[in-house]
Amino acid sequence: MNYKFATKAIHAGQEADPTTGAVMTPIYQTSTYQQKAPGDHKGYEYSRGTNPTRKALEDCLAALEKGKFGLAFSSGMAATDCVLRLLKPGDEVVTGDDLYGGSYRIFTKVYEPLGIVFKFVNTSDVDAVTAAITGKTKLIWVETPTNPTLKLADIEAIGRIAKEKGILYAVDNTFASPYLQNPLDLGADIVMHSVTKYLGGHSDVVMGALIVNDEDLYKLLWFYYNACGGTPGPQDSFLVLRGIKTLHLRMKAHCENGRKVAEYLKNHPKIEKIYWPGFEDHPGHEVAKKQMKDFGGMVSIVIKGADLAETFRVASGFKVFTLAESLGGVESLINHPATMTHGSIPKETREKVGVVDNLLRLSVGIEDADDLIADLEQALSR
Ligand code: P1T
Repeated sequence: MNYKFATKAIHAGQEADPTTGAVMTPIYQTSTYQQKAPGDHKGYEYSRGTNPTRKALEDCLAALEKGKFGLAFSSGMAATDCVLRLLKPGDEVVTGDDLYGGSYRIFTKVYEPLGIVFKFVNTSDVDAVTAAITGKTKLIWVETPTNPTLKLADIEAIGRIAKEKGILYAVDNTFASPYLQNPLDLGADIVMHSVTKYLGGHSDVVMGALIVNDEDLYKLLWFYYNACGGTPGPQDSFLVLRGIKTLHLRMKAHCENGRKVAEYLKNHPKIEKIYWPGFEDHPGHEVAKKQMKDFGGMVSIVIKGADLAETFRVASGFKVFTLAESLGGVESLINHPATMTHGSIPKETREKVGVVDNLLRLSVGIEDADDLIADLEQALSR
């Protein structure tokens, strides 16, 4: 489908139901499908492997990421797990030193004990990525912008190295969403999403996705997807299809509010440091301008001179922002990475990359920006 983003968000993978003409993709709430004779069926056998509602979503996700094949999972972590299943003991992975805590946890607590070696480097530095590659490197896993310090990796530059060395290259595109950035176009082999976030957009579904172009890679991933079974149900697939219809509108609003909030906070006397890639002095600003359509709705701040107790007081004092894990929904959330989303990372490891006890992460929603700023003002003045 050669349509532009907004048209794909509303129509890709979705046609009026052939039996009834229903405009919205029906929720095919079925675990199984009738076969006339063994093997004689309409393309659907059992819903762990295929379900029409999920298929519509997978086709829509693939279209948005400009890929050929989409796979939806029961969570972002199930999607990540599926990629890691391609590895064998002794294989090495080069990945970022700032990652979602759950990604760090599955790497170090689930796959490292199985003999996979992970090298955590600053993926903003292409030379550091190159230096970490050995003959055993089988996967480069990049998150950009990173969670929670919003570091940028040059997707295309790393893609060139991956291609040259024949290494599988996956990009976690959760923070940008397919509206802001399309890694497959920049040389990635796999795009991963926590669909729970901007794609779902309404904080009512946990889901993940992988999108690829290569058919053999798709078939291999599909094997593990079906064999291991971390696939989502039709109700959740329907909710995400519905959420995606407004992705372009929501992302524009997230970016606009993100900018207003970041600009308000930049010179605030209580803020020691602010991370938002839209600032010209952000080290990844030029890369962000090159590969992203806009700068997103995520902003992280360090509260000046605050200890843990004082940071907790600020985090607990909001009226419009909700203190909660997750991000990317229409409502604004505030999160304390050190004890919430990144609690599984040892203190010394996280502090090296700036995930300090007085860091707070804002997922700027699409409420009125004036109300968000007033809420920040009152919470910071406590
Ligand atoms: O939560 P789940 O859908 O399983 O996705 C995991 C995941 C993967 N990658 C990134 C960049 C993520 O941010 C996440 C989930 N993150 C949060 C829950 C959070 O609040 O940061």
